[in-house]
Amino acid sequence: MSLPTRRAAAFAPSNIALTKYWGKRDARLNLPLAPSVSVALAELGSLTIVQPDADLAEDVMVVDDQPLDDAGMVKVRRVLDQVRQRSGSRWFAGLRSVNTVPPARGLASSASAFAALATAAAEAYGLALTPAELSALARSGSGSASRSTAGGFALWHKGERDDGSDSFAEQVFAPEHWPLRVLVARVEAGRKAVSSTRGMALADTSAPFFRAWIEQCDRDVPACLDALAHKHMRSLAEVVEGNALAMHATMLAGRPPLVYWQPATVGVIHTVRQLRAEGAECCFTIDAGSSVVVLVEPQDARPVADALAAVDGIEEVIQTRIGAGARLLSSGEA
Ligand code: 2P0
Repeated sequence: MSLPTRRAAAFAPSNIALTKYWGKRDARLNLPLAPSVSVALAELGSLTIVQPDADLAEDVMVVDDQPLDDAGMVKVRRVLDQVRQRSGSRWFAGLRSVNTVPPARGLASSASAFAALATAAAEAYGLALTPAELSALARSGSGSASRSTAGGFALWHKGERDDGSDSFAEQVFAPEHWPLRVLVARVEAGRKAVSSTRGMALADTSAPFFRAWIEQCDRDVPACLDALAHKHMRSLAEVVEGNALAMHATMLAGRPPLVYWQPATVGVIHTVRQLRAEGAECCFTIDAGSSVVVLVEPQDARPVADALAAVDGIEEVIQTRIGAGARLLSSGEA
């Protein structure tokens, strides 16, 4: 059997959920309690290089020029161990990753990081995976990464099987289907936020209406897909904003409560609702953080971005588009 000697590089985009993943049926495999829908962000993401190396005694990873911490390495090994098991290789790997996503600002860098890692590692170890298998591999590192491999408008099927093989994301509409602009209104959190992994476990075990939240997600996903199919912003706004606010309600109702919002977060919520009342085609969503992401029709992007930038406490407004999924950048003999 030939041993792998390939070095592979991949880029994967970050993604923003339109209906959220907030609750797991299996914490080890990152299997969700509900399906979710997302959009990929064009150039905000992670670039990762994987180099299998016969001389390494363990996997080594550097992220943004810093060695990855132990908690991160546990998740990285979870992905690499599966790749090694399937490829038959015992070689460890050296990994280097660069993020173009501002870390810990409510924009998930773990989604792009694990999607890029899975894509590059599968190539480096010579695995030919289907898109569904690649998505499920990325999911095992971080749940939301399953949606970043798919790109565009993606649907993550929650799946039924215990091994997670039917819990993967696929692209349901290409980015060109509805070329919305994505505005990220960055709000400084002021302190390190509670991780999504811990936050969703806390909500699951202590928020009184957590089961109702999961049932809401099951209803919101088809409604969201329908709004996307018809490119109907008013319908999309109802589902997307309602879903994000309901997720935050589970955080606020947990013990201890999680309040990710800052005053500027609430300021943007009101601004977007006001802009829509005045005719702008836009809607907002918020992840487990204080920043707000706004989807807007191209013709309204400039005035909406200007209005967001004028909200007290907004650090900056990052403008991007909906982009493709994970892709290989290069691969070759070491
Ligand atoms: C989402 N989030 O659907 C939701 C909304 C945050 C809020 O997916 O534990 O970092 O690694 O599977 O993927 C963030 O959760 O959590 C996330 P793990 P992940 O985008």
